[in-house]
Amino acid sequence: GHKSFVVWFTGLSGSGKSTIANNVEQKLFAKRIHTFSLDGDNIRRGLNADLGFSRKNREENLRRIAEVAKLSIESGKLVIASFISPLRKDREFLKKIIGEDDFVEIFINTPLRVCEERDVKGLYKKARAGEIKNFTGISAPYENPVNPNIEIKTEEESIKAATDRIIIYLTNKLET
Ligand code: GGZ
Repeated sequence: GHKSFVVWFTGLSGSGKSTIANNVEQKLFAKRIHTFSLDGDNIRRGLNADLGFSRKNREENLRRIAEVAKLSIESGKLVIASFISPLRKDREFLKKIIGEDDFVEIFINTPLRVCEERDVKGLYKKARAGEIKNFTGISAPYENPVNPNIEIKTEEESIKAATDRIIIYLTNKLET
């Protein structure tokens, strides 16, 4: 079957990308599917420690991640990537590098208002105060995906329901 591809989560900071991605990974592990997860924690601290959040740096951040993702699918992994990936043109570019058939785009659609109310890491407060520049949603753009493979509205759907829906989609793709 179609065993290795990239599942790409896009959405604002605090939208719930990592939480849902982690839940999806656990379920895949239980199904004995070999995954490899990429996120800000393991990428921006290491490989991309030289990059910040300007438009150009985000583009380079995502380009390198796409290349790593591509190598990982060649090694047979199902790659799970969670990055804001704010611009449509950057996501199109990712799709080109990875290959359209190997790219599943999941839009974690949590409104800015909700992300800002939660403000789990206090980053929105800092961004509003001008202490963080180019903050996505506040002082840098986020463009909603037009045609994501899956869209999760976290205000309307539980984490469990969202995870289950994603697993059904991925299982289907693995079987075809
Ligand atoms: C957005 C920022 C910024 C700025 C630091 N804008 O909620 P987090 O903390 O853990 O996730 C965010 C993460 C975003 O990095 P990505 O590599 O996903 O971004 S992109 O795809 O746009 O390249 C946030 C933190 O880094 N962070 N400064 N200015 N998020």
